[in-house]
Amino acid sequence: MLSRRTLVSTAAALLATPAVTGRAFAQTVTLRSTDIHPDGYPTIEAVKFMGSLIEQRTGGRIKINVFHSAQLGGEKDTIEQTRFGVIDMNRINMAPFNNLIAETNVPSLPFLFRSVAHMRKVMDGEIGDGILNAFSAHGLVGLAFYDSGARSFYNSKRPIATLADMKGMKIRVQQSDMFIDLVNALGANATPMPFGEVYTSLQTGVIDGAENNWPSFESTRHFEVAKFYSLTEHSMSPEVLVMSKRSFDRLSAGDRDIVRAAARESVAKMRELWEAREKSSEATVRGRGAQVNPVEKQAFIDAMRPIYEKYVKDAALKAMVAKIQAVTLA
Ligand code: BDP
Repeated sequence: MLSRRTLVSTAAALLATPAVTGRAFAQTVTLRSTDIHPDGYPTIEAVKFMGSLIEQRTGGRIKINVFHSAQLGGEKDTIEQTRFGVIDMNRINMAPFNNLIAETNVPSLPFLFRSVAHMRKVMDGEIGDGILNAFSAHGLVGLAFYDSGARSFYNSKRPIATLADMKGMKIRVQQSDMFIDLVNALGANATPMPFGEVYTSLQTGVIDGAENNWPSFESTRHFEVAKFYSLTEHSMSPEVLVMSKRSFDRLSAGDRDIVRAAARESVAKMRELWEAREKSSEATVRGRGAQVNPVEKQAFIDAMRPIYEKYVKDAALKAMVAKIQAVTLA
């Protein structure tokens, strides 16, 4: 064992050598980031890319370790752990935040965005920044939004072509009151459930269907047990990247800027990967027997009035929705 004297003199020697000091005493931090998707999914690769930018820019002092495939838990559970700093970062959908943070209901609203370009313009601009800021009152730092395409219904029973086809269907939703109400308003029966339980529940008939974008429909292999994919495209609820405020506050001001910038820069990377994955996932599921059909959307849109009335109540949220609807594309 080293004597106290040796330790003190070694430390003093290191301190006296400026070239070494920075490296020897700078703490190395590995941020733990969670995601329920499997390795290779665009959200995972985007956070890894962000990690590589941070690693380069901090000379290796800060790294990100991405725990994929729900290794750290389902989305609802990891929210709490992220708020308390047990998990440093979380790539997660907006929906599991809906009950906690009123503002997050807005971009999850049914039939709000007219197109991907509309969604991106809103989320990349000051409305998106306002929503990211809303996380700070809940122990979180909102870093960036990622694309999530459009969510459509799929089930094991029949194609959904009209609103009447939804009647009585048991549909899994994310753990969000707004999604429960949305599905019930369409005449179906909503069952909130973690993502990881959906395959078995479809297989055993606990539920008839669920709703998601092409990449998740494909990566989970839900198409094997629910082959009717109906293009309702009812929500474009984006993904969000958040950091624990406790972890964020432990970083120096300079490192916080590096983290924020790298998160923003990872958005373009994610979108590039996402666009390719949407196409390849669609081709894969079609090739493996999924039956895809168009939907008479207007009746679905009309049935959503109560959702807007219930979740867009206060003046600030009403103004936000009006602003989003008024956004035009050049
Ligand atoms: C996927 C989202 C993921 C959600 C999942 C779900 O990327 O964050 O948890 O849907 O439906 O599209 O639970």
